[in-house]
Amino acid sequence: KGIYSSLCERKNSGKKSFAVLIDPDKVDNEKMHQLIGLGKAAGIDYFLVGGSLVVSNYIDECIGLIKQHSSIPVILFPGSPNQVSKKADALLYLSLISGRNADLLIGQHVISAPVIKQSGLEIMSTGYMVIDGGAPTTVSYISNASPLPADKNEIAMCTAMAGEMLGMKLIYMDAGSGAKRAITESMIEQVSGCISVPLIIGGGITDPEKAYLNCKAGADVIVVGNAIEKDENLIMEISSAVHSVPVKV
Ligand code: 1GP
Repeated sequence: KGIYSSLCERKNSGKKSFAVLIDPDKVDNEKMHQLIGLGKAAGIDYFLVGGSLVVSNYIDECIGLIKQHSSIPVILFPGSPNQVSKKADALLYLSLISGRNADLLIGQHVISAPVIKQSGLEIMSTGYMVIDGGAPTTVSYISNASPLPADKNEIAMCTAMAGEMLGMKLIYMDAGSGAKRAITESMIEQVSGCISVPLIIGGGITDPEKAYLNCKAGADVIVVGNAIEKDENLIMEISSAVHSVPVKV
């Protein structure tokens, strides 16, 4: 069964998902073994692999380790077309719809289309919205595009609706890795209320309470990277929080 259909199934049954983000620049084999072990024990739903700036060539090996030692699905979260590994299960085909940088809306996609198509990966078109996280993050610098203002819920709603109507299968709202301020629950609630595709939320989530509140507000998938790099025990705590959100009937 495909990753996208499992995401939709989970959304439709009100189940929330937790994805641990791995930045291949910040891990080695030893760290990966530890994260895979914790991920399995905590029952995480996905590993996301990638980042706005990946300089190492550790992606293939890192995904290979996950595949060898677990059955946790791996979704690529590529900052650029060279971060594609055939070893993953699926790829977030990101278009930066919050920005006005044509290269990240469509230019990079045109250049990488043949390689992506040949990869055999499950491609999930994703409307990627960078929300102002209170401090310059790597994504806001590298994308050379203004983030969406954190208090402009109506712009976020219109952007997400446009993304869905353009055919995007997922919406990912991201305050950027290590953001000072995570996305507000009010923005999550309003955006989730006006789209029907799964909503991924990440950036600056550092504790289980925030993850829980984000899910209650309407997030379908919670992504955490930075906080886990600092304290890997959070994998267990955040996973329990996300999976304890009551299923709406
Ligand atoms: C960043 O959404 C992800 O693109 C995760 O952010 O590293 O702050 O958890 P953090």
